[in-house]
Amino acid sequence: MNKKVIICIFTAIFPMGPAALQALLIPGVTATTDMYSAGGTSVTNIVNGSGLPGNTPALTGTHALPNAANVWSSGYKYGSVIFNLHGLYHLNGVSIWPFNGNNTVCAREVQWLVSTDGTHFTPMPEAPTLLPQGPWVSPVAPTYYLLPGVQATHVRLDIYDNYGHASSSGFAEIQFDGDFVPVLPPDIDLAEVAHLSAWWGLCTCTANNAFCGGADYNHSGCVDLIDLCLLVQDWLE
Ligand SMILES: [Ca+2]
Ligand SMILES: [Ca+2]
Repeated sequence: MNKKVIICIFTAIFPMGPAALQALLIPGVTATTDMYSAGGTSVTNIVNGSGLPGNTPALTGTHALPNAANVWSSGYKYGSVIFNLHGLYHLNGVSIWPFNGNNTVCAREVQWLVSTDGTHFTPMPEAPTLLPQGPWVSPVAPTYYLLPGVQATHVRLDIYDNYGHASSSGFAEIQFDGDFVPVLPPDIDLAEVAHLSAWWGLCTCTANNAFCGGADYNHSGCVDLIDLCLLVQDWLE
């Protein structure tokens, strides 16, 4: 099958191309901080979905009443949180659930930075610099902010001020919305097409099976028409 035939088939059955991809929750984000933790909380509690419906990461939903196992209050007022996305993503948005215990702890003035190596960070334009105060000991809904679509493997949040607490800043949850930047092999040939065919139609692709042996190029969980599209596009470039 030559390229023209593939393009013809592709155009017929999938006219929208990858531009039609929906933005998605970035799964499996982890967080570290230089601000320590207070009250038995952990910075992990703001990325693991704790307190959200089903205790599962999501971009929407109400965060439950705070406890030491589902929120983070830092040991220092100022500092940074580094989010590791575990892959390269186009960042489209972020959902933020403010700290919902003592609401003087809520982070207020911040700066967002991005990195593609986890070491060198540059400021992210158009990201929110003033965050809302949460409620006093009550469930809390998220505020969603659009981000400018920059590429990043890591995001750093520098916290400059809170809503009045002398020694602690925090959040209930932060989740990112982004599109995984597809990873294709350096040389596309018919063997790669055969490789894609071998995994075709499977929807069991996870990090545990290297995303179906690498055939799930966009890490969507399935080997499908979008992966074929990405393969053809890369082949033609
Ligand atoms: Ca949480
Ligand atoms: Ca896929």
